[in-house]
Amino acid sequence: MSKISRRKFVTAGLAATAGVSGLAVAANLAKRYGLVPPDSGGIYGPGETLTYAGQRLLARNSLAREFPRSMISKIPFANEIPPLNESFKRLQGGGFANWRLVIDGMVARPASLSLADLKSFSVRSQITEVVCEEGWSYVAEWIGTPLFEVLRACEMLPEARYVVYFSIDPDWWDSIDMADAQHPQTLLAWAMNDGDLPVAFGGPLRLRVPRQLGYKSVKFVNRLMVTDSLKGFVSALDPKSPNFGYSWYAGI
Ligand SMILES: Nc1nc2c(c(=O)[nH]1)N[C@H]1C(S)=C(S)[C@@H](COP(=O)(O)O)O[C@H]1N2
Ligand SMILES: [Mo]
Repeated sequence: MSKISRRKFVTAGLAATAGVSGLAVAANLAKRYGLVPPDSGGIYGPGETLTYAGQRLLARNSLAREFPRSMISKIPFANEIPPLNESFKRLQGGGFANWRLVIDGMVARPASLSLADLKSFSVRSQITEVVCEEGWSYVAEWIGTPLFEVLRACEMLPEARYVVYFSIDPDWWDSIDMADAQHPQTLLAWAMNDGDLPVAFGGPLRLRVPRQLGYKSVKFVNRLMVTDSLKGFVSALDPKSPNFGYSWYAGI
């Protein structure tokens, strides 16, 4: 299904179950409780709002499914990536010793962390599924640093509401709210299965957001920006983003 026809299909389904006027009522309620996603405008807006508000009210702290080791996919599927740029190749040539994750925006202590710095935080691993909107998925073990630990170390300001994350692959960036940014399963993953995170899977560092579809798990992450507003940073609304037209909130 094309992006547009898929979205029409989902919205039609929601409208049929909730009733179009019910959707509008739900959207107004969500607004009153501050549970409106940043892509709530336009004709699909009420559907997006209903999904997001429902998830945040009912399942804010729920966990993504974790799998037993025996379910790890033998041949995980790496989505095709564009050729990476010269600065990536230079970093790769140096074994990523000079790779840095920059954390800026609404934090009292901005930071620039090497992979070694990241590995000095507590380590968490999880066996979860990458689910692509195009219909394939695989299960892998992800090992890394919980995002909330890094955010805590940088002392987020109380007004912070979102984290925007950027990649060395310039088209790829996305954003999540604090419920996902502070969720225990949201990892800055630097290892996968039995070794370092391979470049094909986003190495040396990728954000794993297992409660949302694969496109939110951006590879080659090198900057986190903490913010109170997503103005200009909603991939779903940016024609230059590969995630343009998909839902900003892609809960699974
Ligand atoms: N930098 C970057 N991140 C990315 C992508 C990409 O092409 N570039 N593809 C996204 C999509 S659409 C999916 S489904 C997952 C796929 O993850 P995988 O390559 O480990 O299968 O990564 C996401 N993160
Ligand atoms: Mo995807």
